[in-house]
Amino acid sequence: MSGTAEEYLRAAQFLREKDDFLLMTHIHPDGDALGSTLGLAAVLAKIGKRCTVVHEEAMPRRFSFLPGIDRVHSVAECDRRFRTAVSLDCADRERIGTAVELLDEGAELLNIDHHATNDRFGSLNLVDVGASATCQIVCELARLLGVPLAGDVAVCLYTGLFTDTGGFRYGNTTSAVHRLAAEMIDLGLNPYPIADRAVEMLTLTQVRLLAGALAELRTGAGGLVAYIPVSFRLLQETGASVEDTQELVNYARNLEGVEVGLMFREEEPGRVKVSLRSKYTVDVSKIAARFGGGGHLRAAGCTVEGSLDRVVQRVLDAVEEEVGRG
Ligand SMILES: [Mn+2]
Repeated sequence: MSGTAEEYLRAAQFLREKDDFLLMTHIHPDGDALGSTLGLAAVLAKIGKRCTVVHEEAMPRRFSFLPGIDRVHSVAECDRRFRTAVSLDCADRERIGTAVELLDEGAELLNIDHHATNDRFGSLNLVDVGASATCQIVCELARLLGVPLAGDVAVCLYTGLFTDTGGFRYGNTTSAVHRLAAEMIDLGLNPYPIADRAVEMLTLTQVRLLAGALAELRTGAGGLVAYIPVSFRLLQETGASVEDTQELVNYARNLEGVEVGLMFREEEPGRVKVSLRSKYTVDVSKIAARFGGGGHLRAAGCTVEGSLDRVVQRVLDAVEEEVGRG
């Protein structure tokens, strides 16, 4: 039996034997983060287990359709500590944010994730880097726990499969992902409203931000690199949130002839969040790691201190070095 297969069995056993779980995911949660967390919450409810989902930020509006999202507690309103916990889609403990402070001393923490850069920070780890999404891992756990991929469970888990594969388009779109999606549709899932809410729908703020951001798009390395700097001023002028900027990087990546697309978001003067995406050859998780970040082969991120111009230059230099090698 492979190491990962054993990790699945141990994780399922942990969920079956324990009770009263704290569920946590990463800050600035995306569809896979929330889908896997609320999906596991729905699975646990099916087998009669109690759990509490806690997160330090307000929930993104885009995912308000997810069953159970209205029962996510803020860290501040949670006045107790937990002995058993699960983190989902977090590559390291840092990514969990302040929710991790709700763990009792000596608490058991199951770390469920699919990032290659996961540092196995849990007391129990289920890290499957072959999974397209953390939701795919939770699908397997549901199977081991005898819970069908139907109803609320399916809505949550389909959302993460869909968003982490870019709507079944990216290189991580495996036959296993399509089989799971097919199984959910056979069991009654309606896929279109999920695609519409999770990906297609845009707010007016997002369209205004897009117009401003695209005006700043530049290319480098003879057209192999494209990047979009998003200034703190543009964010203030448009009233856009972090959530609103999440899709921008794809406009840089999708440009014809581009291998690496970058988005630089000035979170506040002096601090810049960098999103990196590649198409075929460049390992962007390696570049992100050089700046203290991480992620996947084709999608990664890091936060760099410095002015927007300076950070753009530093990261571009690193990317061009890597592109030149490929
Ligand atoms: Mn993920």
